[in-house]
Amino acid sequence: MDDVHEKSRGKMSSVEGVPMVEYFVANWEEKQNFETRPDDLLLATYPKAGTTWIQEITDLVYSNGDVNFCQRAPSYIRFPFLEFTVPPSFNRQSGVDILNKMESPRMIKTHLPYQLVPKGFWEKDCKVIYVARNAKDIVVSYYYFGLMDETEPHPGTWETYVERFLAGKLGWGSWWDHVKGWWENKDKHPILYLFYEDMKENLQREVQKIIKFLEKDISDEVIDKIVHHTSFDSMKTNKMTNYSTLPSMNQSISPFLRKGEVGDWKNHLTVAQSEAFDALYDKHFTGRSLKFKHTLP
Ligand code: PPS
Repeated sequence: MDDVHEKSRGKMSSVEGVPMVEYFVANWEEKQNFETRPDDLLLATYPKAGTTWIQEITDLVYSNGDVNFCQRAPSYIRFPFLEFTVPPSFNRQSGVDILNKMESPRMIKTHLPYQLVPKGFWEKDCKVIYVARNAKDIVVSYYYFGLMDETEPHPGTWETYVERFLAGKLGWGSWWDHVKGWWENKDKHPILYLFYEDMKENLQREVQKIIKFLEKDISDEVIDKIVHHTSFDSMKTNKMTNYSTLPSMNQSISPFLRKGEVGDWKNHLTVAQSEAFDALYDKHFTGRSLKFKHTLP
């Protein structure tokens, strides 16, 4: 691992009580005052919930299934990351700098919890697609990501990592607050709330929901093409979606498109750890309509 990058692995800081890597907190005012446009589409997720997946689907929907058009640049260029900033040694522009120069329509990535989203998105009535994934699979995916992505703080041991996740101390804070915050506010704005597990269960059905939400008219033949192109296997071998062009990710440690399954948590969480998740689900979700699947039939 390159020494310069290893030394610049971020330390944690926070914004309004939400933990975030220190670089991402930098220039916070510029991020909060981000100038939105009415045709911006915000793609919001807690980390590892299927961001890259929804990005590729959306790009194909916008381009009426034009697979060649979606090869124009890697995901991290096509969908600038709103709160992204890293030190100069990584030689990458901030999300806001890229977005300010980008032509419309822009598709924008964010991991921000609902309450930290720049107000401009709501003032301009921008559409938002939020994708949620169950917490147990998230923590596994997030841990492997922390091992291989040099812009992330080092994850440490698996045991302490799980504890920090449960305590809401990892980047972008409590998963429970994140999924709840977006769920409880989804009817106030044009927000489509999707689940990773539903996408795994029936991608065609979920793509149809996205098409309807984005008010596009797309033939069944093109929908089939979108479903095929956004399968895990297709995206894993696609250089424009698999992050293989990004030097700060050491994919020999763990690939970005790692397993893409529902239920891999069973190979990682102990019974006690899994029960600690269940207790938090009960605490946060009892009596609410928000439900998560942890396995598929
Ligand atoms: S990030 O870094 O937060 O933007 O990561 P994100 O893209 O949200 O999440 C990465 C996980 O999503 C899985 N993924 C997919 N699963 C199924 N099908 C498709 N097409 C797909 N594309 C990405 C990816 O494999 C990561 O999950 P894990 O469980 O680690 O494999």
